[in-house]
Amino acid sequence: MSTERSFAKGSAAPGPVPKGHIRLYSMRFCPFAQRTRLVLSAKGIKHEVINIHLKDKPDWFLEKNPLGLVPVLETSAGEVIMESPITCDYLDEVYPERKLLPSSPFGKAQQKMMLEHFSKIPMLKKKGEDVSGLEAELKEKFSKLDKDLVNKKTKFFGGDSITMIDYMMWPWFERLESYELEYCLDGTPELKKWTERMLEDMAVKATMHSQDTFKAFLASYRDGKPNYDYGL
Ligand SMILES: N[C@@H](CCC(=O)N[C@@H](CS)C(=O)NCC(=O)O)C(=O)O
Repeated sequence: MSTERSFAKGSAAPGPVPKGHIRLYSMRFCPFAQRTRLVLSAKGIKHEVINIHLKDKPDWFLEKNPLGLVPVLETSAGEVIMESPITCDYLDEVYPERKLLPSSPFGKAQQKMMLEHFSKIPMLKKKGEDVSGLEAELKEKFSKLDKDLVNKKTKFFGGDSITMIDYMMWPWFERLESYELEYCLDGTPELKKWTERMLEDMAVKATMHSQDTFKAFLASYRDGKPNYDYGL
């Protein structure tokens, strides 16, 4: 599958997933789908990507996931897996290369507890919306994350190398600049250092867009006409 262009309603359904492949239904700017893309990239998993036009979804996509959300994984056996943390855990379990989740039950539980806490951060700012409430909430969450790094004395949230939890949280940090919320990191130096370390990672580099691209997509999104193919 060579094109990144999004598939809209009326488009021909892609054929079955070839043996030995895995397919990701995605959207280029979706932070949840980026979690899955990060894990696919970090583990070096051979895969294909089909981007979906989320404002005008093909019927064949809705048949695979009636909830209509991306990311969705599809295997050559026709298995369909959705919800970003579940897709990522699945990939980590099925593909043994470079394990991203800790092997101990407690280690896994710790990562899931953090994810539960972090995923409650609202990041989307609508056009003209007052951001003071969001700003206060972000600063409070960031300060908790900063303290966590200080207490753990580690470079990343699961130790001195990147693990699953770092990838689960990263997409929202990547978007802070385009949302003009980067200054919310100013009072949390350890967390800021974490973002700088994350930017060095190969999977992060491979899955990221430039801030200009994000800003252009965001502008189209806020106008109610998201340009999923921006920059292609
Ligand atoms: N809980 C889901 C959330 C996924 C999600 O909200 N994806 C958005 C794109 S960023 C989506 O597919 N939206 C389509 C829609 O709401 O119709 C996950 O973690 O995978």
